[in-house]
Amino acid sequence: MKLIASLTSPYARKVRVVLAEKHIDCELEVDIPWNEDSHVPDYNPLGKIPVLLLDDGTALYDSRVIVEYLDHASPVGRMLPKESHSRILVKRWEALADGICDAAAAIFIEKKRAQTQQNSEWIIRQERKIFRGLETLAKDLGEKPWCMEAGFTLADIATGCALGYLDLRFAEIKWREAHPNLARLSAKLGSRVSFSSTAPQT
Ligand SMILES: N[C@@H](CCC(=O)N[C@@H](CS)C(=O)NCC(=O)O)C(=O)O
Repeated sequence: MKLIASLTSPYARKVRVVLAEKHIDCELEVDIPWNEDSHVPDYNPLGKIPVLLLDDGTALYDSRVIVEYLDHASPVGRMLPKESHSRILVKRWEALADGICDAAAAIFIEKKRAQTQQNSEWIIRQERKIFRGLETLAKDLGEKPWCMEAGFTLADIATGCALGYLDLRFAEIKWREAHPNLARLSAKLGSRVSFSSTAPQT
């Protein structure tokens, strides 16, 4: 099994954290999808990472499909609850956390364009998604130790990866001050080897 990923992608980090939490050995191939010589489109027609290459040659994407596959592949440390209502709630956390990353990545890419070509209204629209998303994450977390009552799940992993991505690309967003409960969650996640060993590298 081989994971094709970059070392900054929050979606790939989510997969890498799940691999570490579940003690699944997996080769890592670093491939930057923005590079001209990237092989990512050979495996994923959308040209996006992460891609998980299975031993039989099947290419799995995107990150939500991959983490679900991995959760089934090993019973160690279940990341998705079996019970359907809890499972859907975890997947909603993941959708929101990934959506914050989508908006942040979109701004990051837009800001790479020449300033005269940047669409400020569109950037503001993406920023609003981030701020509303953070508010909802914080409201849903409340004073619980983990996102879900039952304990550590994929919801915490997805949230931690999204917050880590904001730190990487938008250090000016002071989410820790606005949402101390998310700061507590992030610090707790950062003390896990799965998170410290996958911290974004530029
Ligand atoms: N929904 C996808 C998002 C993946 C994604 O957008 N990855 C970015 C890297 S962080 C990418 O490969 N972008 C290249 C492109 O959009 O062409 C997932 O969860 O895997």
